[in-house]
Amino acid sequence: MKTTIAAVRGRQVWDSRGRPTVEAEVTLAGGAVGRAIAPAGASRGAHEAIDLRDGGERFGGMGVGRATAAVNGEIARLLAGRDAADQAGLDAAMAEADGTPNLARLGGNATVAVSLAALHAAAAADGLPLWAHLAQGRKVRIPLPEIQIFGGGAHAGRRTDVQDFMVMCPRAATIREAFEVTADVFRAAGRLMEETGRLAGAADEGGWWPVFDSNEDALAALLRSIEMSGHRPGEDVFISLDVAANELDGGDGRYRLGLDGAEYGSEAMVERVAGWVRRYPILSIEDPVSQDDLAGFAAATRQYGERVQLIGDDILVTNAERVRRAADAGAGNAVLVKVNQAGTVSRAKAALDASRELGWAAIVSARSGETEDVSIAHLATGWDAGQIKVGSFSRSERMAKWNELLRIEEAMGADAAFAGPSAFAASVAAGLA
Ligand code: 2PG
Ligand code: MG
Repeated sequence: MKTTIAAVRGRQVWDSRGRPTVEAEVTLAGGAVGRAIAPAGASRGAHEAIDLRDGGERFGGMGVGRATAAVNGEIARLLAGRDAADQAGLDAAMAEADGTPNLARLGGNATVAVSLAALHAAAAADGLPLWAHLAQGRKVRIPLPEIQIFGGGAHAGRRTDVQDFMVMCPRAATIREAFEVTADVFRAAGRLMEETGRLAGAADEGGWWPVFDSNEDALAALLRSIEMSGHRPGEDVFISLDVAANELDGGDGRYRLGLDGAEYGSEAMVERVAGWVRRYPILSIEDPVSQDDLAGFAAATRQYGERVQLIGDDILVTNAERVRRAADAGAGNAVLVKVNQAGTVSRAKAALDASRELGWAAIVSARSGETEDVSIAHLATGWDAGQIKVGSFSRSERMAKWNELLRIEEAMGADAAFAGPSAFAASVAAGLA
């Protein structure tokens, strides 16, 4: 069979933070080859698949020698002779061989690279671009992007407590237009930083380094940047925040906002974010509370989930079971889908399918540690997820994904439909109508 796996190879390559990461290459009997690189998070949830690192002195403990060896040894032997077109079978075999619930033994970074490489190989054997291989002839939408302007939190030395200050252009006609508007805002934000003597470089995902006196100061600067760009805040351009509140919770259920000199319990934290929602054109909020604060997430959803997208990242960790549990608790209306958080393509897809059954939105997301790998542009499109998050509008590990989406849009030709407001859960979409 031409999709029979002939060889699996792993190698160490380097990510956007200059840290080692795992690349996998899957070669099929018919000659098709697929390749993928594992990304890496900095603000990680405790319930994610394990990113296996060597520890010790070398590379600051970030070596991937064990994970790469797992690809070249155990995983290569396990998958040789299997059908790359049977993604579920491959992923289940790796999970079973691993034997832990979070892929701690082989490494989620090893399994995700192999899982994605096998998917690429199957698409290549099909003679199709990955997005089309996944779409299987169904009509799929070009995803709506959320794009970072200021990067804070764990990605910028905790200069702000809120991690991602992003923009969304749901009313753009095409992704091309959304990028053009975003480029204007990004440039205006740079100018504003320069004019106010705050220009201090770029954060991990390419956003402007946040030199602000308070978290709200950053929000005000983002609003000002949108105005300066000549586009209309709350009309053409909306704000999206990833609070990444997991990083603010010391483990005692108390949220510490260092920049604001404030400390809150869950209720007060939800109220703090509610204040921002009242004062700024905010359309989407990710992780307003920490990974086990389901009650807080539900309270946020009751207070502003009708009109605002509420995304679970660290709290849901791309896990279908956790998505259903959150929905049962009335917590959230959107899931962030990070393939490496799940550890395999199949598990990530299951989380996306669960969200779809619930009428939730889904955002396929990159990690703060990225590479030239553009798989997520294809997953977000081919799975018809509706939304994508890649980081900022600078640095090539980010731009590679945006540019790939432009190529996909062009390849779709007249069939290219931009998700726009349809990317959101129904009540949020209705607010944009
Ligand atoms: C997030 C991601 C991307 P990290 O929190 O959503 O911004 O960050 O990859 O560090 O978890
Ligand atoms: Mg997040």
